[in-house]
Amino acid sequence: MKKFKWILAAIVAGLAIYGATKDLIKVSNTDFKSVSYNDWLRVDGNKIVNRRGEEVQFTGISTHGIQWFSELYTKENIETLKKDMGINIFRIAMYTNPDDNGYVGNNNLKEKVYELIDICVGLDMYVVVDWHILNDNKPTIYQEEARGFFSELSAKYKDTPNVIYEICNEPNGDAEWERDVKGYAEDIISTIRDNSPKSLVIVGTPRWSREMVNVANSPLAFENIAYAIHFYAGSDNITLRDKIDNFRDQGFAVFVSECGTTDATGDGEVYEDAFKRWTDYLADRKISWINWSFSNKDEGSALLKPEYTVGDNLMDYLSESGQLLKRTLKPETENK
Ligand code: IDC
Repeated sequence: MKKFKWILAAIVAGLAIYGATKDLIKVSNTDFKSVSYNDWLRVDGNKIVNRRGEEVQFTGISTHGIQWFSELYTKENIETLKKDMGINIFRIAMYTNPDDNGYVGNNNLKEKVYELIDICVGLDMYVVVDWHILNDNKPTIYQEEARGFFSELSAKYKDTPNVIYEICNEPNGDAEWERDVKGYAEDIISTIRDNSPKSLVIVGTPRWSREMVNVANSPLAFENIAYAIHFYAGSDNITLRDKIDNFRDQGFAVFVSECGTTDATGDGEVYEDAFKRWTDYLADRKISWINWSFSNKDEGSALLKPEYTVGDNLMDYLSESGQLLKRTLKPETENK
């Protein structure tokens, strides 16, 4: 009988050790930036955390306007960006303005949005859907259209933790937080949350998503909200970083859903040192960021050289900005 107990104890211990190491092996094979590891993201104070409560940072790239560069945005290309470039989040910039052939008056753009979401889901990646207001400077201008779009989107993807909602890219011009953005945000967030209660929502802020003081004075009363702050390395510096620190110290979460290696025109020189100061700063604070943009347009911020044509390997056509992005996202392959 005694012997039997010992054998039993040995079996139990053996199983426990096997279980523990199996778990370790499993974790060591895990892609810590994947959706299957992180699941629904949550805002906890000024941090963004995964389902385990671990603080997370994601880094990736944004499309240019999908109405202009749609043919570039294929499964093969997005997969290459994940594997060879090191992105773990993808942003779909859907312009809204009819003058830009945006969603208002061109509703079939949503089919491209769904196609790209499904590609990102297949790649186990996060995907930000950006309602890209720009010359239509106040989100209230097309609020009804936004409500319709986000209602359909959030119903379709209500159980999909990959999808992150960015509800107004950059309010600008004379757009004011309380008067022109806050009420819009309340309306659209409620619409989304009616369908998808656990979703993460990014809210653009006035002055091209650089305004924080007025937001802090009158914040949104919803859970799981991050505020969009955008920077361009040649235009924004320590002054904006100090404002972000101050804003975060008051308990608000920030998501850099768009940033550029150039100045705010999106063209001209690539500011390598200034960009590095930004990405180091963001890494220290685990603030997620997404680069503008995945295109072959002849402009400084484009990922690719203009000579790229669909079917070519992206990695052979990286522009100066594209090379800087690769060094930043995948430094270990720098000299290979
Ligand atoms: C720029 C594009 C450029 C295009 C212009 C107007 O790079 O090719 O002609 O938009 O559509 C933003 C905007 C983003 C801008 C980018 C660079 O969100 O749409 O893209 N930028 O100017 N905010 C700050 C800079």
